[in-house]
Amino acid sequence: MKGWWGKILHVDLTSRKTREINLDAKMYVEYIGGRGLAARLLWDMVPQGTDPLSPYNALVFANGPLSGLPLPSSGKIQVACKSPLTNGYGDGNLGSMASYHLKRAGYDAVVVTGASKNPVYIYVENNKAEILPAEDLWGMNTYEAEDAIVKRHGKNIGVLLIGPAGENMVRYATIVSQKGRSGGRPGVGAVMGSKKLKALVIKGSMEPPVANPEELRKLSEEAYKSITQSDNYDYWVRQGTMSTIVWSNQNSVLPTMNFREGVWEHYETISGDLMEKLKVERRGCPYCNMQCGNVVNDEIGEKSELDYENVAMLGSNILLPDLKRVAEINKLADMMGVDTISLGSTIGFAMEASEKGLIHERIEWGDYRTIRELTIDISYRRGLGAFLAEGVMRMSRGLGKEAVEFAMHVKGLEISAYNCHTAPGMALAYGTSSIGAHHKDAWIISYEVRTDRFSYSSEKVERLVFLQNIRGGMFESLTTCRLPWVEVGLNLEYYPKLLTAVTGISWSFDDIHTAAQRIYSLIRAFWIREHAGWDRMMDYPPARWFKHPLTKGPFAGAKLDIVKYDEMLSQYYKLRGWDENGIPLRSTLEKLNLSFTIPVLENLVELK
Ligand code: PTT
Ligand code: SF4
Repeated sequence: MKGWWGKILHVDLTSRKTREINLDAKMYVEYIGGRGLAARLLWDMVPQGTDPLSPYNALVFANGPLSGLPLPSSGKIQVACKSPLTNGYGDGNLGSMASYHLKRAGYDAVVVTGASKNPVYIYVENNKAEILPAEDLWGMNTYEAEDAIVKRHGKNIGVLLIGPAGENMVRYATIVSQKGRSGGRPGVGAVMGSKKLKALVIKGSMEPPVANPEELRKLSEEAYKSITQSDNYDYWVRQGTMSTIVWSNQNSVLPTMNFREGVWEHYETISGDLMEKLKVERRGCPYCNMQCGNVVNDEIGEKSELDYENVAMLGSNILLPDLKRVAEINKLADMMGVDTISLGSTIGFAMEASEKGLIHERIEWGDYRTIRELTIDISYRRGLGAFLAEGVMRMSRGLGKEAVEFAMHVKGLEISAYNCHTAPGMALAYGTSSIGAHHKDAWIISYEVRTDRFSYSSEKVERLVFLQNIRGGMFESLTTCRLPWVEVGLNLEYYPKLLTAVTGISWSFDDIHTAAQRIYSLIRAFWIREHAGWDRMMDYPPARWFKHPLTKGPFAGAKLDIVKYDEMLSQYYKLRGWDENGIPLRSTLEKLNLSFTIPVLENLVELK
């Protein structure tokens, strides 16, 4: 078999045993790799009803067939587990040399189960693995710990690690790499912490399994060239995702005051144009020729790498009008290993709860010192920080019905940085994303704003399913960065061609769409298996967008229509082959070779 190693490494931290598991070719063809492979491994290896922070949860680090190979923006790796934030399927994607090294170390994925009594890290090198003590690393932030690991093992390694937030099992702790790449929003870092696993360190030097290296070289050369020749290339490398601040404000979707509004009069204080003036460096992921990691000096003169989501959630959403200060909080979040989106959302929620007198503590909008203190207290679960470390869904439940309406999450995952009062398609994207409210599966908002933005049309729902299958299905499973396609228009046709060159199996878009449909239905089955009493309400965005209209900007007075949202949701279910409650039909499961889920689901819900 080419394209995959055909085996994964399983490390059990309770027994301290490691073993190789061989997987058959069918598994790879059906699930591709990355997210698809992780979803299948979690279904098989995590017992139903497992507490995500218990030793029974599994933590998956997975490459896809294209990850870490010499082709555009391929240096990405998936991290996945049952999420402690949502109790459902959770994953994230980060750019790291770990992807390059795993591709050369002989495994398609590393799966960690059990839990160690004392802090450890796992060291993998060319088909061998060791569990090593990490008492000295425990307690260090991600920058310090990565430096210490590099000192020990040299620079030629890939490191994925957690900071204090992961160690203290903050429900939205992430996994960090290379001082500024962070992934696993739904608390994948907390699961790593629950296993007392500080880091996964990988060194690989074997020849990666590629069916047709000459064809791969030719296609990659063309694709790299096409990226630099794109009209948007220069602007992209100047601003990266930061150009979205101005775009979002212009289009009334910039999250402002805990998603109350879509415009902010101070948006220029956090804009991409300002970032360009402060920029001191550009960084990126391995094999990328359109690097978007914009580094500025923060409030205290240290380097911080900015992206749109970080800046919107820690800027406009909590009314902090100063890019250098936002940059400092962002850098702190990377050092602590905590997700910036959920951080900005939980702080925004606490500010609103304080304003409404629902909590005793006074937390003023935009109060920099308090925001800074809270970021640290959350990471160490100290004082009020311990409450915020639980995420907005759990915080709101204790505060009553009013608070539930402004708790900005779907299925427990805090919403990423797009206000949807005037974007029904994006609201549906959040409602139906595989991990809770994240934009990665379908960024339909740019299409929506360009076309018929207020419509709840069936065309929009079709577009949404297409985007989910490409972004959440194909890119997350290949696993490579999607931005060459999204931002500089790299032709999508390259991907089946690259996949064919690497695996030696002929792939069409139809094959990729079928695999994506399978992955979405399997992930849905996982959610249903882990949530008793599943119904369509799980796919609703927060009440705020239906009940509390915008009060500012060109669309003041606008809000979502719940009846029309419901119609879109029903159509979405039909396109996926799911019933009126969002449960896959028996015939869908059979058609997609997911019959193994039927006996489990039959015991929980009525399968139609
Ligand atoms: C991603 C989410 C995003 S999406 C951002 S900014 W974005 C936030 N980044 C954080 C950060 O930084 N530090 C931190 N402590 N928390 C953070 N939380 C937020 O996490 C990222 C880029 C970006 S920047 C985006 S859109 C694209 N995302 C991709 C994706 O999801 N899949 C894919 N195949 N390609 C992608 N390319 C782009 O990657 P999560 P990264 Mg990220 C510092 O992890 O959990 O998926 O959440 O990985 O290497 O930092 O690259 O405007
Ligand atoms: Fe990484 Fe940005 Fe390049 Fe994507 S475009 S691979 S996120 S540097």
